[in-house]
Amino acid sequence: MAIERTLSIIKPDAVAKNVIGQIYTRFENAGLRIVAAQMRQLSQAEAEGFYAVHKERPFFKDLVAFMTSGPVMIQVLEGEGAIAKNRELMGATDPKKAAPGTIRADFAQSIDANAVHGSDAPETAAVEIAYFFPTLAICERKCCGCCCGK
Ligand code: RTP
Ligand code: MG
Repeated sequence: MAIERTLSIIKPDAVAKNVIGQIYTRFENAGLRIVAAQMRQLSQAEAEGFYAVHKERPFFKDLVAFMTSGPVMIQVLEGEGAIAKNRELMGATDPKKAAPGTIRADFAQSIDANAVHGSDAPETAAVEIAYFFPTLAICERKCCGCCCGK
C-alpha cells in the first residue's frame, strides 16, 4: 500500500479533555508518523473555509461555532494507507455509532463534539494539508523500520 499523508484535527472538546497524548499514541501504535503539528484557536473565517464543503448544510453554523470554541491540535499524519487508517481509528461521525475502541467511541460526546477530524480521500487530504501547512512546515521523517520500513 502507498505511503500517504492525511490531515488530522483534535477538536476543541478533546483538547479540553486533555487527551492529545492518548490520541497521538493511537496514531503511533497504528504506524502513523506525525510529520507536522500546530496548536491554536481557529478564526471564524478559517473554520468556515475549512468546512466550506458543508456550507449549505443545516449544521454548518454550529460546526463553525464549535470548531472556534477553543484551541485545536492540527497535524499531518504519514504512513501506509494513512487516510483510511486514520478514519478507521476515528470511528463513525456519530460516537453512538462508532465501533468500540475507536477514538470517537472512547472520547467523543456527540455528533457535534466528536473529538477528531480526518481527511476522507486523497484529494481532500491534499487540499486540507495545504490549507494549514506550507510545504516547508512538513518534516521528512525516516522510519526506524519498526512500522512501515520506509
Ligand atoms: P470530519 O469532517 O469532522 O472529520 O467528520 P466526518 O467526515 O466524519 O463528518 P462530515 O460529514 O464531514 O461532517 C463534518 C462534521 O460536521 C458535524 N456534523 N453534524 N448534526 C449532524 O447531522 C452533523 N453531521 C455532521 C460533525 O461534527 C462532523 O464531524
Ligand atoms: Mg468530513
